[in-house]
Amino acid sequence: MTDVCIYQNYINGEFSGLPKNTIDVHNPATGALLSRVPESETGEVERAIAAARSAQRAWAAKPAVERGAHLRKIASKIRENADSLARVITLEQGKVLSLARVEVDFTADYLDYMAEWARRIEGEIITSDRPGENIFLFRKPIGVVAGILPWNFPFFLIARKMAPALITGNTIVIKPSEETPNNCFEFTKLVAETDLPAGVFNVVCGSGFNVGQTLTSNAGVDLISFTGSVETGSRIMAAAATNITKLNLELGGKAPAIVLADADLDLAVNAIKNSRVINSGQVCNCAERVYVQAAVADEFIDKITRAMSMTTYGDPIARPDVDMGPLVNRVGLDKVAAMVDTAIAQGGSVTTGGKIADLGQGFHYQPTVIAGCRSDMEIMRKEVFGAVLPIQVVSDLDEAIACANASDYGLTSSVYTKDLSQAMKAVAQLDFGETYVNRENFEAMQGFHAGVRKSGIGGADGKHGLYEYTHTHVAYIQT
Ligand code: TXE
Repeated sequence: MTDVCIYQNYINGEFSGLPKNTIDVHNPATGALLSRVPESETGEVERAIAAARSAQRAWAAKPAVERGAHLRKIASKIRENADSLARVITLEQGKVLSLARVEVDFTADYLDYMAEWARRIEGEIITSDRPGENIFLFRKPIGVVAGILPWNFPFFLIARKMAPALITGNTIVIKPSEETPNNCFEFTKLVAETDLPAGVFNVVCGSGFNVGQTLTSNAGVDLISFTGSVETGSRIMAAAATNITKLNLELGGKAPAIVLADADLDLAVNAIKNSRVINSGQVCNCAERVYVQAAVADEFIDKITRAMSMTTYGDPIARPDVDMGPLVNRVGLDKVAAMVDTAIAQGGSVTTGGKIADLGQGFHYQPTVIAGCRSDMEIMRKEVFGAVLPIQVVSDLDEAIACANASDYGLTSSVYTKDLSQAMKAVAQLDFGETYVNRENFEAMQGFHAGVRKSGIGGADGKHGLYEYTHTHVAYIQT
C-alpha cells in the first residue's frame, strides 16, 4: 500500500498536527486516493480566527510596501515550484496541465499585481462647510477575512482573496473546497517558508456544513469573501446575518453569447467553443447559452457542432494532449447528465455528444451541442457546469438582449458583431457585470469581476476589488 499524504491545518504560523477526523481526496480521472485532509473541529476554526485577530493590528501597522514585499516573496516561491503545483491541481481537480500551469502563473502575477497597490491606496480630503475644518477620508482594513473557496480555480482563488486582503492590512482564514484542498496546502507550505508574520494567513479545512458554517457564523470574522454556488451563498448570507458580517459573494453565471448575422463566424465559433471546453465547462464566466441571429443560425450550428465534436478528452495526466479532463466529481457528472436529459425531453435536439463518456474510469461527459432551445427550458436558465452548449435562434439583437437579461444570473455576457453601434448597444442594454465583445472569458486582473442579480454582491480584481477589503473612516478635524 502506498503512503497517502495527510495534510494539516495552518494556524498562527504553524502546522497544527495530524487531524483527528479526515476527508479523503480523490483523483476525478482515475478514482485514486490522493490525500487525507482535516475535517476540522469547531475549536480549531475558532483558534484560527483568534490567531488572525491577534495578528491583525500589528500587520496593519506595517507600511503597505512591507506587506507588498511579503506577497512578492510568495509569488517568487510559486514561480519556483510552478510545474509541481500545476500537477497537484490537475491531479485533484481534473483540468488539463497546460491550464493548471496558466492558473499557477496567473496566481503569482496576481500576488505581484496586488503588491503594486501598496503605494496607491488613497484616501480623500473633502471640502468642509465649516470654517477651519478638514474632512479626511481614510481607507482602513476591515479586520479578519474568511475566504471560502470553490474547486474550479482553487489555486488562483486563494490569491484572489488573500492578496487584496493582506495588502490592505487585513488578516485571513482560508477554507479550501473539500474537493480540491491539496493545492491550498501546497500553497501554504510555500507561505510557511517565508517570513510572513504568524497569524496573518491561516488555513482550516473541512466540509461546508461544518467548517464553512462555523466560520461564517463567527462574530470574530469581519468580512466573508465567498466564491461558489447561489444556494451556498444564500446559506452564508443567513449565517452572516446573525453578526451583520460584511459579504463579498461571487455566485456563478449563465453567460449569454450573442452571435449577430454580421459576425466573423469562425472567430465566434472558435471563441465560444474554447470558452465552453476550458476546465471542462466548469467556469463561472464561460459561454453557457448562445443566441444566434436566424440568418446565420444553420451555418453557426453546423460549425460549432463540428468544433465541439473534435474536442478530445481523457485523463489529463496520462494523456497531456487532451483538450478536456473529467468533471470534478460524480455529483457534477450526474447533474450535467440530468440537465441534458431534461433539455432533450423539453424539445432540444442534440447535434453532438449528449451522453456520459465511457472511458472505463473518470467523470467524463461528451462535449455537447443542443440546438432548438427556447428561453423556458431549464438548460437555458440554470448553470450547467460541463461542456454543454445550448443554442436558441433569435430574430435580432433586441430579442437576444431581452432573452439574455431574463435570467437569475448577471455575471458575464458576450456579443459577436463587426458593427460598433450594435456592440455599443449591447453593452448599454445588457444587464450584466461584464461584457466581452468579439471574445470570451477570461477577465483581466486590473478589471472588475462582479455580477448583478443572483451572481453575487460586490466583486474582485483591480482598484474596485481591492477597496472591497477596506472600510472608509472619516475624520472631521476642527482647527
Ligand atoms: O459549490 P458550493 P459546490 C456552482 C456550480 C456547481 C455548483 C455546486 O454550478 O455545479 O455550484 O458546486 C463551501 N457555509 N459553482 O457544491 O457548495 C464548500 O465547502 C459555508 C459556481 O462545490 O457553493 C466550498 O468550499 N461554506 C462557482 C465552497 O463553499 C459552505 C464555483 C463552494 O461550494 C457551505 C463552484 C456553508 N453552508 C461551484 N456549504 C463559481 N462561482 O465559479 C458549502 N460551503
